[in-house]
Amino acid sequence: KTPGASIRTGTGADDLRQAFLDNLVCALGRLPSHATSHDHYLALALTVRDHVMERGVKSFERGDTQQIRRVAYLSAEFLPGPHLGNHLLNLGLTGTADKALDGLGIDLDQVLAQEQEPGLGNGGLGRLASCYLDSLATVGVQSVGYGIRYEFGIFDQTIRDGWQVEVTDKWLHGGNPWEVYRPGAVQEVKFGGHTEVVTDAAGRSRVHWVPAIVVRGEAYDTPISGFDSDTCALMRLWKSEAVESFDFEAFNHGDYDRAVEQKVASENLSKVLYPNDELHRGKELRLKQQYFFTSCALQDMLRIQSLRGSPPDSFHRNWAVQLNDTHPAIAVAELMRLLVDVHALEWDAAWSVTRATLSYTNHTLLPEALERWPVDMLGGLLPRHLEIIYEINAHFLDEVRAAFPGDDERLARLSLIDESGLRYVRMANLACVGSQTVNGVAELHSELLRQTVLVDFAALWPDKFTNVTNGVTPRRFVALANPGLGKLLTKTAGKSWPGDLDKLRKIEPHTDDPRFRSEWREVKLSNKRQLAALIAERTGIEVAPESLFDVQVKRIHEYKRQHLNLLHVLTLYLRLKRDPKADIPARTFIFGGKAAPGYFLAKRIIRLATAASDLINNDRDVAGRIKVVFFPDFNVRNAQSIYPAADLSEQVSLAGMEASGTGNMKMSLNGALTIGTLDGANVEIREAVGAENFFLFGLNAGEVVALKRGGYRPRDRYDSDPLLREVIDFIGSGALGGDVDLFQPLVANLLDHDPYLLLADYRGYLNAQQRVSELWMDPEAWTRASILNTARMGRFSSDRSIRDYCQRVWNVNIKKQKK
Ligand code: 26W
Repeated sequence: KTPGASIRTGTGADDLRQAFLDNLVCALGRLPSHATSHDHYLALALTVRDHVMERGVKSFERGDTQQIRRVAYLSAEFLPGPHLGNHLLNLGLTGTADKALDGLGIDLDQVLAQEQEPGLGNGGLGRLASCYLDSLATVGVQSVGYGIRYEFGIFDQTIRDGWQVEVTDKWLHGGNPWEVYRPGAVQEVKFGGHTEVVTDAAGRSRVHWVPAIVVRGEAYDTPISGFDSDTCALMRLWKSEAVESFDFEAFNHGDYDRAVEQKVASENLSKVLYPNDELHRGKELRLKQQYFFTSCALQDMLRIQSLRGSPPDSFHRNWAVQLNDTHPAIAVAELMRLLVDVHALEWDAAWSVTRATLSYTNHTLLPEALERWPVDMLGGLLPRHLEIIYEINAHFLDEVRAAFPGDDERLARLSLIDESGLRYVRMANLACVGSQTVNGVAELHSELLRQTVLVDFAALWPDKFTNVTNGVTPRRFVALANPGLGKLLTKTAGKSWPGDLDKLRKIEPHTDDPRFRSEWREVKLSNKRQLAALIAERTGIEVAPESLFDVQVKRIHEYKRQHLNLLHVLTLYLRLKRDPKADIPARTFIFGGKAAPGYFLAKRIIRLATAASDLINNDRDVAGRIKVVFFPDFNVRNAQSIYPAADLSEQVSLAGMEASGTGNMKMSLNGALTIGTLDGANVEIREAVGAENFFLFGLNAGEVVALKRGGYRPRDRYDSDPLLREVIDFIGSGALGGDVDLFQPLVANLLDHDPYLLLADYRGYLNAQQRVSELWMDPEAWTRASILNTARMGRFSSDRSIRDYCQRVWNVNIKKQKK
């Protein structure tokens, strides 16, 4: 037994209470009589952290002997959500904590509400990274998630006069009890300057990089617990600091400004998360961020393996490194630099190690999201890396020439350097060349990757490509977010489902049991009541819990087509105005999501939703029939309140555009039925839950390509469809938002371009929505479909994804360490 462990990590309610009080007084210096709810939160967090840390320490010790190859998940973004409730759940301490605090007259829920979530990501990609750390810990794989400790994460969204207004996120202001600073893990990262060829002691020529600037990377560790597991994952985030607080030479010469400049510039590296989702802009600071955390991570891995007494040329035996999109793709050149320049490996040996270490996951096909850096920018910032990239490219293009003699166009397409105009380094190409395995995030997406963006790489190296369909953690998104459902599932399927989601199948035989169905409906209704209360609190809008909750929550983007959803909302509204007796079941349309601050049309889409909300909610003619809500500040915490209350999950992206989606999984798992296109993981969800339990509509990916190729004319659709004409005219009429010009840009975009084919899919969507309404009016049939959705979603646990990665990508054996 670890000395002292029993005092701080006892698992009875009395132990927990004592530890809590000790932390309140001894760690925080607060008298219980004067403590605020936030003090209670900090004290409980420190208490729970002790438990997590103890497991973490033991699991790292064990890992040294049991699992040689560790997983390093490199990601510019993580979105863990509030930690405290999740740890309590994972450790099986929720009830105990409740009891311990209750004895002091403190309400656990109020304490949990105090936590500020780390919004260190934009959306799907960052949340996926956090689901994966959760699952790595749960299935028992030793792993580190490396990223950036942004001081300011994704902005908080407020809605003022119907518009999105961004407010700075200050997640660190109340203090962060979860992280531990690691002075021993500091790294130095160089920028700029030039390279020289020097002769080393052994008489060999080596390249020496003389930088213009050196920045310090400081490691902050956050332990990530697993469910019912002795293994802990580690999220190690890097904060940038100046190497010297001041440039003393400048300071001594009285040049205060210049002295401070360098310090400020260094600290700016980890200052703020870029809020762009799927839009690459060649901002130098972003490249600096990417290199900064990637370099810190690789140096840290080399340090750790040398501590284990393992030489640099066996790096790949110690580490499987996953690149979460191209954001850390500079790792290809950085690992080569570290192995060749710093650790004196020969080029070919280093290249074998690099390629055996790295793998690359692509998360988007959108051309505007593909990262390319101007050669001059990259060369100015990372002169040695540009040389290395050129050398990799030279070797690589030789290989291509040998495989496809005389095919210069192919050569130009595959090259790491885009030379069609201004010269760019193509990060996806670099990632492909430097990786052992390349994967997409859903079957359709992986297929389209091979057929489009990476088609030439797939022709060259077909075996490099694989698929790993995304998954989500059922701990946070079912057990924690939806305790009512959790209880019912446990009662029916046994208690092991959160760690073994295929067990949900066991509820299927109960689908036709009237009592089970009514319990199922009761759970959903109670979740909807809670969400209704939250909606009233946040927006002032009263919604009826008995109405159909029709939910679309995700980043706002044209390709996700929130405005297609709004076309349906407004079509219904106009129909109800025309025909007040129309047999349409009561619906509440719920929207949520942030728009990138510079994304003009996305902000107009939000404005359209809020305008529809104002108009419809205040029109007595449709009172009790439809309501529209824009739920502000969609983040992990709010998501946990929204998913469990969804009846209908809107997954209406244009086919071929959404790589996977993960909100689609979260809602179906919580018993929502999906209305969606054959896009991303929708395809697999539909196969899993059964076509009859899924509302399909729209063009498929092949038809989209064909339609665009044939010369798509949106205005023809408008001219030939009176309903469509009516709703588009209505949007342009000034009836919404009280200003005729307000939605002109949206209307013009749809009529003249419609790049995401809303008008082509409009009719199919209306018809599918009609089927939704019909099924909703048959509550027994709806409940049946809802139960089957949950029962058949086991495949979409992120535990399954992680097992797939272990097998297909990392070559890591899972030895589940049961408690
Ligand atoms: C450089 C700008 C930028 C920033 C972020 C480009 C691209 C991104 C991400 C790759 C965007 C993203 O989050 N993609 C989403 O990844 C999820 C997890 O795999 C998928 O489920 C979503 O379909 C995909 O849009």
